[in-house]
Amino acid sequence: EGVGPQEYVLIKLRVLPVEDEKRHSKMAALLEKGKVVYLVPATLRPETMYGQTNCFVLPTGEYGAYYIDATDEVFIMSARSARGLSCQMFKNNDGYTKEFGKIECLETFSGEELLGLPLKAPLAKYDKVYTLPLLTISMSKGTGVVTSVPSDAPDDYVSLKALQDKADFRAKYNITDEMVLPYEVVPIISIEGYGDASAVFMCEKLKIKSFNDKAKLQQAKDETYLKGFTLGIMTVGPHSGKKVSEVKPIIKEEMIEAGQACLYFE
Ligand code: A2H
Repeated sequence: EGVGPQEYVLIKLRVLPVEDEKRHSKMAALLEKGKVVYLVPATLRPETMYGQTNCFVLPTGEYGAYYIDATDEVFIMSARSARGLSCQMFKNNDGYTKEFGKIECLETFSGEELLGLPLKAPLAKYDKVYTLPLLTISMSKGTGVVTSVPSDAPDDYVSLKALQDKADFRAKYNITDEMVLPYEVVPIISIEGYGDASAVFMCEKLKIKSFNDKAKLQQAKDETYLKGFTLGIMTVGPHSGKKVSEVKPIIKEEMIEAGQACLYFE
């Protein structure tokens, strides 16, 4: 942790019409009121959004649907992060909410109730991605929602792979085959010596099998994150061929301009 606040980019993953009315009755009711609802993961790597394959929540986590009156949208996030956002500025000194520090919670959800929701993730190759379980999420960091980029984030790769390889893990959380099996890693950044999916490369090199390989996983994370930023070259999108360090602020601004993302500090 450095000095001063950490800037995160919140990515707006739109909740699509629910596919299982019974399972997702609360969300269906919210959408029926005509609300535009987003899961809003916090990321430090907005330039990796081309590689999204799913979104993660903590099954036992507590989330809420918070009304953002600046944009007439609903954000699914932790209460803690909603409170933080309500004290922050959007654009031109406008707050996210009319009244500074006031939050309006329209509905509450456990993480489990959010699993299996279909989402539209900005910049992603896949038209539809699903909400899946990630057991290492900290509810006291970011929004408690994490977007998954298995090509460049070792945690994301290990989790998605476990769900793909283990039918019992999927069954435990009512995750169907269609929600995970069609989703292959999308290579988006090439790093000399690490190939074009550095998280996969490092997990295979260090023979990381699960979250129990804590030290190796940390090494994989430190290395891919540092190398990705310093040596990475984009291989997809309009900025293909340019350095990650150069395009990161540009992609961030483009996503904010397009209404696909916003800033969050904590
Ligand atoms: B990053 P820092 Cl491709 N619990 O986004 C656990 N992890 C969380 C979280 C939470 N509550 N909130 C955010 N995160 C993850 C992309 C990514 C990320 C890539 C590569 C590295 C990377 C796709 N997942 O992070 O503790 C999010 O994952 C490397 C650090 O604030 C977020 O960025 O430093 C990052 O951790 C924030 O971690």
